[in-house]
Amino acid sequence: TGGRAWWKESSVYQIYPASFKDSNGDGVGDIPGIISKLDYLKALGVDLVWLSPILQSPQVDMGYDVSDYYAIHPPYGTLKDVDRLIQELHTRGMKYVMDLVVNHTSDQHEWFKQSRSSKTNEFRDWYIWKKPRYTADGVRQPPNNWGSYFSGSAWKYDEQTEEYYLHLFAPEQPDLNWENPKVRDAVHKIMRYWLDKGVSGFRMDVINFISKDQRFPDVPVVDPSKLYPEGAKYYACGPRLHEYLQELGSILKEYDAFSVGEMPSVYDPTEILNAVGFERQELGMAFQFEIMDLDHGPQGKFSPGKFRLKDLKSVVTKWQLFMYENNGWNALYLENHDQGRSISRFASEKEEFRALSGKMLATFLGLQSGTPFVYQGQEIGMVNLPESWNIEKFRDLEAINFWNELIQACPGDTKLHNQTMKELRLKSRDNGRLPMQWGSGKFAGFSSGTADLWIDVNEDYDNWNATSQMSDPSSTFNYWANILKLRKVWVDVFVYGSFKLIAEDHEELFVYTRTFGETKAVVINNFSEKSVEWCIPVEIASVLTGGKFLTGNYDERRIIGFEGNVITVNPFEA
Ligand code: TEU
Repeated sequence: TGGRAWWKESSVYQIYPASFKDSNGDGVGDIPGIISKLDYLKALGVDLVWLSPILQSPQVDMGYDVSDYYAIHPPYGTLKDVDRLIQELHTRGMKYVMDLVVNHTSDQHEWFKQSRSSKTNEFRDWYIWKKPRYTADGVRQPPNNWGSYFSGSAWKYDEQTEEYYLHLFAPEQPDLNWENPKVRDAVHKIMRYWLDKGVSGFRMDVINFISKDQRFPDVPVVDPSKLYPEGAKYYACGPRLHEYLQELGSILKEYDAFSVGEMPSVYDPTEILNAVGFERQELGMAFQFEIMDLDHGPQGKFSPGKFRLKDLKSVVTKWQLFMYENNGWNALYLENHDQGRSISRFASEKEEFRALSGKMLATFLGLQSGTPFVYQGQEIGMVNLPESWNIEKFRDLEAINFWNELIQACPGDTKLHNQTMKELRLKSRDNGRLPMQWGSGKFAGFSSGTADLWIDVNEDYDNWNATSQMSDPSSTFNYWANILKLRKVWVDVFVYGSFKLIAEDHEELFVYTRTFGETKAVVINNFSEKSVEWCIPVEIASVLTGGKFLTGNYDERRIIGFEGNVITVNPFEA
């Protein structure tokens, strides 16, 4: 693999600030609340802490719509709070990774207010403005047929200057025009400002979308049911992406900064490698979505798709081998603020299997080649929102817009409504945004106030909370802590070692080895409860140092099982 690096030997914990800890009782999480929980993160053993956006924002998309890159969203706290957070992290040997959202801004950002004010304004070409098209009988149309990720067209008509502007996400999130060097300089200035304040690196939001095919062509509509098809082939990893990333990379290099690029809609590892190759000097690693998209159906994320173990094996193996052989690096994740909870989605949240599932997924993910990311609550086995919730309890515009559009398009199709609500409950983004469950008190200890929370707590916090798990040596929390410890104890094998899939055709075992001199086998055996459609099995989740299989020594063809049950991984007993 490429050279050794501190960020390869690290693990990252992602915090969703609105839902982590509310210190002032207003029902919304905040930075002082985060600071009060740093010892908890230290106990888990994570090295970096990535906060979803905390900058000033009207919160149309929970802060992924920034209106001022140099100010903090007031309900989260002040610049002083951020300074204190950085300092408190550093005293614990930890670092802060900032979420950098620069493919688009909020429509309330001063730049956009100027840009939309007139065609001759100096900020006009900081965004992407295009003239309307017209049908034969004179009906005004958007410049092309691209769809927004949050439903509807990716273009919004602006009466004042009689042009459309591009927004791949909400209309309140106009895309910046990266062709304009002034935009790029402004982003470079933002990066330097925060790096100089002690931020140790960035998670870069949809960073592979910043270079668009300047022809802005229509998507040749293959699926007539899609009024606005996804135009990703014309903006994901566009023509000048690597030129722009080289500029960002040279700043990151100057500060030896951490970087992870979020890169949706790209499945060709070569494309991602061009951004994360060690000698490329662009980004350190990237979030690819191929695993996340495995259970998407033909109509996309909220249509039913069957997640199969053999598909998972081939996707994981592809990325593990490809990055290792090409000096790239993987960002390992199964959850974040945009995805359903992994125990519910990939294993089983049934009481008797919930902790086992959490441990199994920790073993599966945490010992692969790459930098592991733990999303808040994943370490204590939090699961999806309750079955009882209907759309009124949802907060995320992606789900709400999708639901409203469906109801409008197929008002009477109850079967489709029920199926869609099932998929929303399984995969929508609110699943990961319910308040962190700290204890069994009111609001699960998330908030000490009386104000209503911005989103309700789940109903299982009496039995599933951080306090009870920290004191239980066999808890999911302590299992995750052990897995992260294993990477520290056996750095060569689990960080820099090669990956090999074993027993590829086995229908119930996911077994891989990591080798660096010595070999360690990671064995995840099958679920005894067959009702779970697919899963990485959970009965045995363990790390074996050259373990002996049930009959005879294992080789690539004769694995048939494993002795013992879940072996709690403790690096100091192995
Ligand atoms: O997400 C990018 C993105 O593509 C997601 O919308 C993802 O495709 C979708 O949610 C999965 O179905 C980033 C942020 O992580 C997300 O929270 C923001 O809403 C989005 O960009 C716009 O900033």
